[in-house]
Amino acid sequence: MTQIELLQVGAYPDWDEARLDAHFRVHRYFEASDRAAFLAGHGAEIRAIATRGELGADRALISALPKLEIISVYGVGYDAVDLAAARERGIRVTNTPDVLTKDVADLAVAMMLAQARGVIGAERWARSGDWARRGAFRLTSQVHGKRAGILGLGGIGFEVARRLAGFDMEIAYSSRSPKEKAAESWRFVADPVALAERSDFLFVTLAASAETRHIVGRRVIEALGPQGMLINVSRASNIDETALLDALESGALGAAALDVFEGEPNLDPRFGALDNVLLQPHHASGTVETRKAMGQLVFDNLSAHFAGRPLPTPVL
Ligand code: 8YV
Repeated sequence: MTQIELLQVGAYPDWDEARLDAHFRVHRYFEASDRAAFLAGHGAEIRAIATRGELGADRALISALPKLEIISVYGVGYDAVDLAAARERGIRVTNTPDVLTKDVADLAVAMMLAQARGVIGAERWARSGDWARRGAFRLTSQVHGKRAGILGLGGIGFEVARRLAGFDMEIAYSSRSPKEKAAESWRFVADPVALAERSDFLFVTLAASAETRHIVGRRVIEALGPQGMLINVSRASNIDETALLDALESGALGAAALDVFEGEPNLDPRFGALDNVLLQPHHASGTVETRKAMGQLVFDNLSAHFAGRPLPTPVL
């Protein structure tokens, strides 16, 4: 399949780029200085897109590629792919589920621990000499035994909950309906506001869609309250970011730990001025092992498609 033309929407680790280069004629869209000119010149030949979860492929891009057959997403979330536009043209869409679930759960728990126990500030305290100069670091907040709310008990939410059980936390979750896989002691709370009210830590682990946009709005944030912490490892669109910033600034919400942002990688400058928020660069799946498995799946889906074999992880 050497001459199949592939549009690569964002960068991948070298090993993935090398594998794609060995099997496709790869066009690095993200390196093009004039993307419109690039599409006008090469769009007609492109048969595959390789993209990333947060970059997706919108209707305008899909429309500019008349021979497009498949969009392979490096990520579990495909909310940035215009599925309606793909469906209209019978374009296949794949993602990389399962392989990243446990890494994302690990980072969500790490963010909770780091933020509650002040790990970043304490590290700075020790490193800068403040410890010797100014004495002991401020007291922090206990984690074990507290109440956790999981908004969205899919694979990632489930793995977060399982980990929190090891911290003797009281676990509740919201999802469309009670889940059979939930442990007996995990309480189902349908309403996100009610879930936030009974939580010290609220984890947002929902797959994003138009329906879940701003599901964490002012009411949920205020219900979590001045002692509460919001942890988001899903998509920024699940949270009303302006309401979140307002609440962090006013103290209506105690703290947040966020891996995803509106307009990322450019962050709202209001975040930079806050000391009650922990910021991560959309890196929850960012381990060598998981990224290798994701890249392999991106490739396996593309190669299965062009060999006429069933797709390993189809979305559409
Ligand atoms: C990104 C993600 O794809 O899985 C998802 O939906 O957003 C991430 O894993 C990853 O950061 C690569 O860009």
